[in-house]
Amino acid sequence: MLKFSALAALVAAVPSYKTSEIKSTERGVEVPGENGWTVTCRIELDNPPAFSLIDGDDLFYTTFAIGPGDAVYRIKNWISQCGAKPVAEKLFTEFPWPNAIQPVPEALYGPRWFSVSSGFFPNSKNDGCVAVFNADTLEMHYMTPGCKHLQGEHPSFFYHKVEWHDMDQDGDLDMLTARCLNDGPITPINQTLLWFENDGSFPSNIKLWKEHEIAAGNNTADVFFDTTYLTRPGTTKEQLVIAVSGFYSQQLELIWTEDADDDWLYVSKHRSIIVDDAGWYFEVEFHDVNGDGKKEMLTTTWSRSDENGALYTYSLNSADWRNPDSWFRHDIYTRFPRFLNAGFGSPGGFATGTKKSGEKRETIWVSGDDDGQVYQHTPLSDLAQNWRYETVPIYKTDDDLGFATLTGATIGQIQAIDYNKDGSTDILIPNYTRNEMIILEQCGINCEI
Ligand SMILES: [Ca+2]
Ligand SMILES: [Ca+2]
Ligand SMILES: [Ca+2]
Ligand SMILES: [Ca+2]
Repeated sequence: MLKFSALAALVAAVPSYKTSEIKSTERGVEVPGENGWTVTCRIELDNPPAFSLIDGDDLFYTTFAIGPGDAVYRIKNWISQCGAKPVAEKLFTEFPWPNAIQPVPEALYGPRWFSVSSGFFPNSKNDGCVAVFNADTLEMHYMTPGCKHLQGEHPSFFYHKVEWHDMDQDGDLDMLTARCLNDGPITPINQTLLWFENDGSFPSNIKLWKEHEIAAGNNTADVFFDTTYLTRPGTTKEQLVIAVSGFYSQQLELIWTEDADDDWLYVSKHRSIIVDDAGWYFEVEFHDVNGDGKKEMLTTTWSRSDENGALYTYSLNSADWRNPDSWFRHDIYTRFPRFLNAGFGSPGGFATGTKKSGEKRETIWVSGDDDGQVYQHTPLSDLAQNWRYETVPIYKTDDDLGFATLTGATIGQIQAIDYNKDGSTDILIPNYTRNEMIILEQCGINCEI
């Protein structure tokens, strides 16, 4: 979740429009499931959850705010806490504005290691970092400068996620990430896609992993990105391809290297194209959206006061993915709501999966971010070439939210899971506004369960 809304009050105070013209709305009522869905589990928290990760029976989540309280938490046996207010273990408080928690490949440090990426633009939160920790021992190591640990002078970059790839082809996994230096929701001061070279041991205060900036032409990496392997045109070799969903740049960019061995040490061989410039890109994922065996780029763009947010899929209609004309955009939904308050936007990230096990084609669920809703986009046909979807809301934090809303309501990073293993997909919702982790289950047309 890219989270501007916590700054809403500050942004509203900027005299770009008169705050007196914004009517403060009464808080509406929650709609705990609709269009075939209902809330069946609610775990009350002391803090607003943003990102989460399920690890066996445990649930990790991050919480952040403008004020104090940033932390990484864990709830053990979390499913058994439905309907309760469990005492969450506070694992780490060192990270300002902690974002994604991700599993670290076992090839790195063995089992049960996770990464946390942190930081965002508010003044006291912008010295972010990436760290890894072991879930059993809670041993923790910083992977980058930042987070105010001792490592000398460095710019205050913030980080949202990492991926692990062997960038220099020496047989070990290196850490790929995007970072951004910024002091507001405006053009960044610096933004970089880069990788840290694995030297065989944990980085330390005096011996960090070597940084390698990726020097592709456009360099619009700021918050989210994703990676996949595509066949090098004219060969049978696969190579790493990075999709960057540029929020500030409003560009969807693809980045690769022309090096025949896919060795990213040679910066002169880095290349990129702009696939599209359809809005403030939020999340992006390489995913086989239509079930034809080929990956598309699934992405969202965040709304602004004069432009709606959108859910797009970009499919490849030629073997040469290096040509922007080879990518064809399918508009899944383009009417995510606008807000007068520039601190609010919609949608956020998404989750994919079949509604029931055995179905042919996947449904897409999208977090409405600051509109407090969860949306469901169901394909109207099993045919892969059909890109028409039906969109309905399946959850609302506040049924009264609208364009002039001053307070907003925020949904974090949702997940499609099957927590009770009954073959029906359930949606895990970190409800930032309600301080709750919520499970939404399918319940048939009438929702009588
Ligand atoms: Ca390597
Ligand atoms: Ca190495
Ligand atoms: Ca596909
Ligand atoms: Ca289920």
